Amino acid sequence: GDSAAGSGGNGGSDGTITMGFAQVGAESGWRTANTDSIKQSAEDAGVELQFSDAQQKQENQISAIRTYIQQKVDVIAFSPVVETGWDAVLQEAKAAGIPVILTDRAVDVQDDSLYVTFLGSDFVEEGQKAGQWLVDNAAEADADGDGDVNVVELQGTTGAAPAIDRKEGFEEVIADDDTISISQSQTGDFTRDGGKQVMEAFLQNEPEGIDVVYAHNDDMGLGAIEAIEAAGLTPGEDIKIITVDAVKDGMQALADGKINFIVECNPLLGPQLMELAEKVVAGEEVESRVVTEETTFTQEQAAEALPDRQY
Ligand code: GYE
Repeated sequence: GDSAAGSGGNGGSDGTITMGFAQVGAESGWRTANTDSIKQSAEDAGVELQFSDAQQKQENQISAIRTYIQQKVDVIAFSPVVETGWDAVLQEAKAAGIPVILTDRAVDVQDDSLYVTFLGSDFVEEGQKAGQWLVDNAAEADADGDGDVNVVELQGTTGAAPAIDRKEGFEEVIADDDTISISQSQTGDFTRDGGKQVMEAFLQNEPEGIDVVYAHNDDMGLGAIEAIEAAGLTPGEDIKIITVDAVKDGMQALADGKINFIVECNPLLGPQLMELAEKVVAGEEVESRVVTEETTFTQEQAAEALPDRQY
């Protein structure tokens, strides 16, 4: 092959690019939409896709990437389940001359030349938007009117970029308002079941006085709704709920009044990923960071957006 990276891949020789994609898992509605987008855009772009699902385990992703290196794919793309622990395998890819594109989640590595570019959201900004809504609606969020806005937090997968950054952005903004504080914070692993179980425990620890749930994704928020209803409380009223993603089920719950605010995180990264891959394999320069554009939704906005929502 004559790919820019000088690998044994065939990108450029017969025009077909082979991409190895190591996906996080199938933990959420966001992830399903992301996987569909990647598969569909690979097909549309004529990219031959090798796809693996790591079931939220880093060791599975590492071995998938090693397989792609052995297969001499033209480009490796992956969404790292956690931020750290990638140096060795990325050095192996580099030594094999295979370019790496990060999608969705970032890595924390010493050497930034271990990947070509990172395509995905700004998760700190998402956390800030969630925090800003709460600061702006603090009086209303204090459902029991005791003057304290008591927040419980459902964190994403421990060590994952969106969990770390969404927590950081949110905390930074609510720090400006000393009526708001987080009383309990735990991981629900970005799953509906995880969100439900952790919320049950939160409610047991504090049967009264929880004003707000901040969930790092819709699925955990939807799980929390089940726990809140099972405890005889009304989600969206007795306890306000803020989530991130804006997948269909989340938007429906928002329009139904069970969630109060959603920060959008766009999973449709496939088309941009294929475009970047084609450029990278052709040896063209690409930006080292490509940030996706996103908005936020109130209950009224969700009701309006729902009919046209694709995922
Ligand atoms: O918000 C969550 C998923 O990495 C942005 O992972 C992604 C997150 C998304 O499980 O639903």
